[in-house]
Order: sequence, then structure tokens, then C-alpha cells
Amino acid sequence: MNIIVTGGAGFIGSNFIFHMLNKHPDYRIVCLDKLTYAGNLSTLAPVMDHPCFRFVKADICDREAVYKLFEEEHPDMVVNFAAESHVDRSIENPEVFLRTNILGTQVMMDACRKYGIKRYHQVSTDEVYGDLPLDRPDLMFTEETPIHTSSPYSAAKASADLMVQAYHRTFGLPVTISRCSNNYGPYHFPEKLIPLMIANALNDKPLPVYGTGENVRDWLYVEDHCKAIDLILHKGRVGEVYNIGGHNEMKNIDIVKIICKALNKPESLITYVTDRKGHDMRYAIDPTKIHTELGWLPETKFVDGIQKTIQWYLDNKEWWEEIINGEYQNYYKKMYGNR
Ligand code: NAD
Ligand code: TDX
Repeated sequence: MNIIVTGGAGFIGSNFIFHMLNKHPDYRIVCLDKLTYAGNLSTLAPVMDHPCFRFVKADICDREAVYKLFEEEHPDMVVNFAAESHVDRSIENPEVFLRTNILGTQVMMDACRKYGIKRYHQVSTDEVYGDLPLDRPDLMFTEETPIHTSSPYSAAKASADLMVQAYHRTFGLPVTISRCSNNYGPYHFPEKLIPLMIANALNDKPLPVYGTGENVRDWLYVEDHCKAIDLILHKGRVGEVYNIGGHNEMKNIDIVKIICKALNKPESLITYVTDRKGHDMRYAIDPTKIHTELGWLPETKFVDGIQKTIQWYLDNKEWWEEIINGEYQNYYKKMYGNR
């Protein structure tokens, strides 16, 4: 089996590559990544010399480069992680989100049509369903929940999902889609809530909580997400959408307090800042379908996962310090300077 993994130098894609090389030693994994600000080759250093791994620096929107790679590799499957993934950046500058998340998806699928493929898998998000009210804990997103997006990021991801379904129905492309809740774990870029709070706390910097901090996210340890995608590739039904979630809803403020406690830092570092525009209130995934059809369940409990994650950031300071000492400083000033 030869699998092209796009966006594999990012957070979830890199964890997926490690999982696949470990679990399927006879598979070849080819990572296609543009290495944007969010892509990091040092993340892939442990597998760079692996005989079953190849890294190719290219943009998923670059049709010529993508077709060339298909001609060289004849992939059996494509797993498309590549995306602009940060909601706050999509509010500042939506355009690149439309380009990569929608047009890039189209180029990858066109290549699959042209050269043939056993499976095209689209890594999507629970954000395509919009948000849920805090006072209706009984409501959860199922695969039947209508698409109802809030941010330019989620609108671009939802557009891509619709194109994937269109390519299945119109051209018979053998697709699957997974929609996952918030991931956390090693190699998470420090612009996102959990790694940002860990890095700031370790540097005794303010911990910027948006709005009241009451917003709820459904957190899943990244390895559990990778296992779910692996299962869908091998046992999922073509044309289907699978929701993936941890049954682990938590308020942002509670997460930040857990991080303070684990690092022995005072809660006085917590600073409430101006809310995100259009901030989604609550996400909650109902993962019944993937559980009953494929037998998937999250394995890592949040208490263990967050401990492992914090320990990883303590043990790998050079990885995130190199990021936050670079261009990230301009980003941080722009996004948090006057907040
Ligand atoms: P990330 O931002 O950490 O990584 C994205 C990767 O894609 C980077 O390596 C980047 O260089 C690459 N990339 C960006 N534009 C590209 C382009 N035009 N061509 C080729 N490569 C490009 O993102 P992540 O958090 O790992 O998310 C991966 C996928 O999972 C995304 O599709 C995202 O929408 C989805 N997702 C993420 C979460 C989450 O909690 N992080 C939850 C659900 C779904
Ligand atoms: O500094 C912050 N302060 C804060 O209060 C940051 C960065 C975030 N937040 C809040 C906003 C959200 O309610 O924390 C929550 C989580 O924020 P993010 O880490 O930015 O994640 P979110 O917006 O929920 O989106 C994530 O999950 C779904 C990923 O980034 C997406 O790619 C994925 O699709």
C-alpha cells in the first residue's frame, strides 16, 4: 500500500505518519507538504531516513507538482490533512483558507480521478456543523446535522466537504470524510489553545482567555484520531462521513486552570481578553456511527492525555521555543497586542 499524506509536517498529519509507519511496516508513506508557517520539517526528523518514507515539498494547489507526484508514486490512497487550520488567522485573512482548503482539495481529487485511486480520505472538522448552545447538553453533532458554519475557516472546510461529496456522486470517486473534534497532543502548533497556554505559563506570561472562557470544546488525544482515520481507510464505507470525538467536553477556562495547576503556576496569570469574532459556543460530537460500524472508541482519558502532552512540551522545549522565537512573535503582537 502506497499512501500520500498531505499536510504531514503539521500537528495531526505528523502524528498520523508516525502511527502508520509503526502500525503498517509494509506500507510506503509519502508526505506532501508546502511547509507553511505551520509545517515543520524538524517534526518529521525521526522518520526522514525511514526506508518506507518520502518527503516532498509542494503545494496541494500546484496541479503540475501534484500530478508529477502521482506519476512517480502511483498511490493507492490519499489522506488530505493539508489545510490552513487556525480560526483566528481565517478571521484576519480568509483568502488563503479558500485557496488551500477548497482549491487544494479539488486539485488532489482531480489527480485521484486522473490516475485512479482506491481511496481519497478528507480530514474534516466538527466545526462544519456550527455550534451548539450551552444550555442544551443533550444536543450533539451527528453525521446528519446540517452544515452551518461560523468562521471563514469552517466555511472553507465545509465547502471542501461538499466538493468531496460532489466528486463521489458525480464522478464515482471512492471517498470518505471524517469530522473530528479538537485534538491535543505532541507537535501541536503553539498558536492553539493548549500549547499556547503551556508555553505562556512556562514563560510566566499572561494566559489570554477569550471572552468569559465558558466556551466548550470536545477534546480528543491526537493518537486516537489517527487510529480512527486508519480504521476508516481500511474498514470505512465509501461515500460515508464519520464523526470522531472524545466524549470529553470541557470549558476553556477549566483547561487553562488544569494547565496552571500541572505546571505549578498561579491562576493570576489568567487574563480575560476580547472575544473571538463569531466565537462558537460549544462543540460536541456523537461518535456512535464509528463506534457501532468500526468498533472505534477513544482510548486516552483526558487526565492522562493532558499529562502526557504537558510532559512532551517540557521535554521538547527546543521544538516550540524555536517556533515562538521566530516569526510567531509578530503574529503574537498582532493578535494579542491590543486585545
Ligand atoms: P496544522 O496547521 O498543524 O498543519 C497543517 C499542515 O498543512 C502544515 O504542515 C502545513 O505546512 C500544511 N499545508 C498548509 N497549506 C498547504 C498547502 N497549500 N499545500 C501543502 N501543504 C500545506 O493543522 P492540524 O491541526 O494538523 O490539522 C490537520 C487537518 O485536520 C486540517 O485539515 C484540519 O482542518 C483538520 N482538523 C484539525 C483539528 C485540530 O484540532 N487541530 C480538528 C479537526 C480537524
Ligand atoms: O489564546 C487563545 N485563547 C482562547 O481562549 C486561543 C488560541 C484560543 N482560545 C479559545 C478559543 C476556542 O474556544 O480556546 C478554544 C480553542 O481554540 P483553538 O485552539 O484556536 O481551537 P478551535 O478554534 O476550537 O479550532 C480547533 O479545533 C477544530 C482547530 O484549530 C481546528 O483546526 C479544528 O478544526
